[in-house]
Amino acid sequence: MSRLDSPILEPRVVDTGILVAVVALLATGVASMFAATPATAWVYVLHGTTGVLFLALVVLKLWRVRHRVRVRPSGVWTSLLLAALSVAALATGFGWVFGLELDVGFWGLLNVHIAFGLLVAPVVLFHLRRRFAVASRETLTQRRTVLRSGGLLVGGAVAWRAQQSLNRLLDTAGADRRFTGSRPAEGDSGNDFPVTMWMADDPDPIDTDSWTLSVGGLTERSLSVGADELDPDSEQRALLDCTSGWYAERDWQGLSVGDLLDAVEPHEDAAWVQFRSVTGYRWTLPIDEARDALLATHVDGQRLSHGHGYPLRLVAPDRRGYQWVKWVESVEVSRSRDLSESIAIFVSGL
Ligand code: HEM
Ligand code: HEM
Ligand SMILES: Nc1nc2c(c(=O)[nH]1)N[C@H]1C(S)=C(S)[C@@H](COP(=O)(O)O)O[C@H]1N2
Ligand SMILES: [Mo]
Repeated sequence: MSRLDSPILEPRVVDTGILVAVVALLATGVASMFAATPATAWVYVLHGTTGVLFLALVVLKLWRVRHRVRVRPSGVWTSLLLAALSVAALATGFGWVFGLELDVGFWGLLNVHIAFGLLVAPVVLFHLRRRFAVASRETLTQRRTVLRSGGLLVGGAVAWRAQQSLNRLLDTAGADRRFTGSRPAEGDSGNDFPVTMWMADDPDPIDTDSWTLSVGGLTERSLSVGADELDPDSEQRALLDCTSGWYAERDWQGLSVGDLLDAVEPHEDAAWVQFRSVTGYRWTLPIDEARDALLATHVDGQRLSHGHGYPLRLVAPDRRGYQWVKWVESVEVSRSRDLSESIAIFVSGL
């Protein structure tokens, strides 16, 4: 390979770098779906920094292979598809950060970004099946390689930081993102914020004459509470942050889950608490975290609207929005975690 074709880093080093970057982007991207507290902000910093690095490496790579594409070696269509998906993931990622507005059906830009990002994974595997070649240990530890990749990494971090400042300076629609990347939702109090269903959930308004909340499982006794017995005696300010990229902070009023658990007395070996919706949608919290959660009947003093989960919705302050189960009808204590819930959130309501 001539000097000209590898202006900064050797081809094998570029490809190895791309491989590491893609793995890191997928890992931090998926991890971001679970990262809701400031202590996990590094997941987003790493994703953004790696994103900038990936951009630089992909530019070097595509420049290098531009002549190959023209002679169409076998497997080139996979490579071109991969290039298209990579560019699309980069464009939607940076577009989101700079406040670009784009809606594809009921999907916003961030969901489109996640879709492109996830699609990169299988296609890169197909590309690797024919093209897998990484730099030798010798090349990777060469002074030149170490200095230049180190420089690229630092450059990536600096560029990522500068980009966030530039965003604020230009006062784009992306400027007031939280560390999760979410922007403030339209609407400023009570029920006035977006109604979001993860996939297919769309129950009819709950008939409160037949609805009851049941609390039980691995407990001394169980409890059944009718809608007219719900006494909102607990309040919490908490921020709902949807992975589709919006957030809303509100005062929520309702039942303390800790009080409910005290009433049913969980057994010694109880470790998890599952909140289940009338639709089958459900999520589980470790019992200590569940104690601090709230089952809300009201938001900012207004009775919850149907769309927001009336008569009861989970408020889980340290969790992403999709875990705030709406239309809750059961609270169940158990010893082990129910893994089917991660499938249920996709198929409930179908
Ligand atoms: C995820 C981003 C990637 C994109 C967009 C990409 C794109 C391309 C394109 C367009 C070509 C030229 C057409 C062809 O030969 O089929 C190519 C070739 C190649 N790619 Fe990739 N690729 C990526 C990742 C990787 C990775 C992770 C590796 C290996 C670790 C790799 C190794 C190669 C090799 C060995 C070739 C043959 C050409 C050469 O040796 O210079 N690629 N790639
Ligand atoms: C190869 C795949 C991917 C690439 C190249 C990529 C690239 C990017 C880039 C360049 C940004 C802008 C970051 C910044 O400059 O601050 C970004 C943001 C983001 N990405 Fe990805 N990404 C990929 C996969 C994913 C996946 C799989 C997910 C989730 C499952 C994801 C979730 C996010 C989120 C939530 C943001 C917004 C963060 C913020 O606003 O600061 N990404 N991505
Ligand atoms: N039963 C049920 N609960 C659910 C959902 C759902 O689809 N079904 N969507 C979740 C998602 S993705 C989010 S972001 C929040 C949105 O709450 P909101 O519609 O009150 O804004 O509810 C969560 N709770
Ligand atoms: Mo969400």
